[in-house]
Amino acid sequence: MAFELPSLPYPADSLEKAIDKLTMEIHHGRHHKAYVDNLNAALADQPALQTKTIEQLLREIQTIPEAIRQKVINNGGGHANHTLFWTTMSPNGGGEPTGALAEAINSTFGDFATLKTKIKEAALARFGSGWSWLVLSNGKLEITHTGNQDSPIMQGKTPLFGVDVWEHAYYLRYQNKRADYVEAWWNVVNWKEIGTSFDKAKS
Ligand code: MN3
Repeated sequence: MAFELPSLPYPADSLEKAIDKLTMEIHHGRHHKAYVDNLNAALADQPALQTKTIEQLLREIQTIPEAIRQKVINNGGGHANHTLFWTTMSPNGGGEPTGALAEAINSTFGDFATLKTKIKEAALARFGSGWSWLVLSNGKLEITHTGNQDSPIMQGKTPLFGVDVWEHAYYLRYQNKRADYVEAWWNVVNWKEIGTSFDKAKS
């Protein structure tokens, strides 16, 4: 099949500073797997689309046949969003951004603390399921939020990281306390990976 579930880049129990093992297992092994399976099913009769990357499919979403477009938005978005989510967390994460990304954060938002506040505000402003994002939009850092599995790539933006605020991402440990989950998420954020993708996107 065209798309495959990527392996978690660390053991499921290694992000306990923010997310419990069972949540990680269900989130990756069932939720993300379902997006991949459903995306492949939607593209089963579309050999030309199967050769594209997930980023291409989302960037060109308006060219996808209308009969399957919403399935690609939901499941292709789900696949892209979660693939990014796993790599932007690390058992050795936390701390503060460095290098060019840190400079851009300071010049755009004032300081790192303000970035964190704005990501939390976006997370809490999202009613129901969705994502709070740091993206590059026309080369500039921007904080935004999207509903369901809508990807910022569909809006021509480059997501640097997103905090998944679907209840499946946090409910077992945090129940309705989304703000506590977002606060804890900074303990596992992988600034090294995010800084590298920022440098690549800017070059
Ligand atoms: Mn999720």
